[in-house]
Amino acid sequence: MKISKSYKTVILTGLFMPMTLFILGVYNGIMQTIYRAGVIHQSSVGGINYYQGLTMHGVINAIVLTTFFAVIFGHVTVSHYLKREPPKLTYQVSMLLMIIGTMMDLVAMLTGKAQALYTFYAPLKDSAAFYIGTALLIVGSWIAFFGWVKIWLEWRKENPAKKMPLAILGTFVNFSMWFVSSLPVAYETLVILTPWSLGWTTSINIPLTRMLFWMFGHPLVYFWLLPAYIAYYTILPNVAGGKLYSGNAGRLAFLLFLILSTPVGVHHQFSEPVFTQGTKLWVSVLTYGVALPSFMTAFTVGASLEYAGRKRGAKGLLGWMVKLPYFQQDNYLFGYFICGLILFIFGGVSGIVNASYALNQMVHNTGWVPGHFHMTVAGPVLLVILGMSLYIYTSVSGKTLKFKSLAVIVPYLWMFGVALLSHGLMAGGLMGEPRRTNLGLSYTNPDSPLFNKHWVATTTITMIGGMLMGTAALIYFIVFFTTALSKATAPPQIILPESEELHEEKPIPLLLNMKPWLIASIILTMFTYVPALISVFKYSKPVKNQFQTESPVNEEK
Ligand code: HAS
Repeated sequence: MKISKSYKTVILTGLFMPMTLFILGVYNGIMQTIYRAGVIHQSSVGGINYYQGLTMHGVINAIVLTTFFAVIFGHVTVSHYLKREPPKLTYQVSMLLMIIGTMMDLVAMLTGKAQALYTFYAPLKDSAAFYIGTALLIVGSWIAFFGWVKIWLEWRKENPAKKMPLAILGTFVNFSMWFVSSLPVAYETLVILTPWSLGWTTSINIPLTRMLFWMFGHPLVYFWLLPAYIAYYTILPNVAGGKLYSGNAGRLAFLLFLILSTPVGVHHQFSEPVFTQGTKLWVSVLTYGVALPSFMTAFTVGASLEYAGRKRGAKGLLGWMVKLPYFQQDNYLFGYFICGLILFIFGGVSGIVNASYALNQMVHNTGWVPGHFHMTVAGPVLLVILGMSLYIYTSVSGKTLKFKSLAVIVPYLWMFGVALLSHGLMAGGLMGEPRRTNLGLSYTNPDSPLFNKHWVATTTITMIGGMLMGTAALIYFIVFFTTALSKATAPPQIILPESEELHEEKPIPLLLNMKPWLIASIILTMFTYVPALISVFKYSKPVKNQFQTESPVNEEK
């Protein structure tokens, strides 16, 4: 599809700007592994302290890059399938708010005014600029969604007999869930944290801010994941050389995410004393439930890959795995997608470990948790972002991909890096190695009385993994920025590979209508959060807050 100049500018800016910030995100990630391995015994390097760096790493990589990509991928998906652009006002205002919000966050983090990590609940306090900036980033992404709804309604009127394309369903499920779940965090940041940060209020209910954050924080991880799932269902079968095994299974998986993503946030708070055992048991069961759409995805996408491998002449039970197009320069997307899927097998299994209340008590707040989430968010999520950013940038700008042979090896190198990093973190975590701790100041410093020799090997493996990831990222930046700064060679266009479905499946009305699922989602969310809120108000109250970042002790007398 041909594309207007202003739409092209918004799409390219929405890819280029966060990718530039990602350099800072990656740098701070590598620094984390160096601090933890005890290579340096300092609280800061180059004017950036440990927590400032960790905050930048999390906010840039997990909030900024992912939100920008979800919006840009949404623009491209919606325009590709509906063959039209959203209203200019919506995509321009959306991008403007997202950029302003990100800049406010960036300045706050760089000047050390925001170091409360990417999970920015109390008692740690950020500057008001950070809270308002984050709210603007989120509101900007809503406005893009409103534009898509408008063109979808137009398309619907013109094509009453056609099914909603699977990629559009995935995008709308994702942004509906995002809209509903970001209301609590908008309330938290704007109504509770900003006035508190500005000194207008002196007391704060800490468990309430934590609960409101996680009401958003868990759906947030599926907001990262669903663009990758849309790509796995609708693009991967095509680039693998096959067909999608079942479109209805894909629809059901997306709709299950709509109902199950939000009510499970309390599983990040199994150790929170204010919630009752009943709430924790309910949330544990729902968390096993939210793994179901991913198990279904493993089956459907796996079957689609098997079909592709057999079409390429594979024989035997597992021969299809060997026949897939792993290293083809003109089909580089495949490598990014498959490496993400392989990592996600282990990321998913470790998530199911976390979901068990009893096992969670062993791994909570240890290195195990970042081990788990690097195989999810730095696995399928980031690898699809990297691969698709190259794809979208080249087609929308009309530029040719540079250094194709390098682009092909990036995902494999990255995958090995993540595997090592996560292995080190998880093995250390099982031996009690804490997360979010500058271990180099104590536990991995041989001169410290707290030195623990058991964590030397695990943190060293983590650091080697981090270095490999850093090398892969560096190669990627060379490819991305050389391509972005080159001259256009073709007319700009929006185009995505589309996967055909293997079977002509019967339309199932329940899978074509989001309304009942939205209602079920609200009911399930109330089942979790009405009792959770009652507990918060029963067992906690606002306290005067004198916490300092250096100490977890409330100094209020
Ligand atoms: Fe999680 C903590 C439970 C999925 C991210 N998670 C986190 C945190 C993050 C995160 C960032 O129950 C830390 C937050 C913080 O800072 O404190 N998580 C789960 C469960 C799942 C899960 C049950 N998490 C994710 C995804 C994330 C993510 C996805 C990001 C994108 N997680 C938890 C819990 C905690 C938690 C607790 C709290 C821990 C604590 O105590 O703090 C499930 O959704 C996972 C289901 C996934 C699967 C895998 C399916 C496999 C597929 C690949 C198939 C491969 C093929 C290729 C087909 C069942 C689809 C084959 C071809 C070949 C050639 C081999």
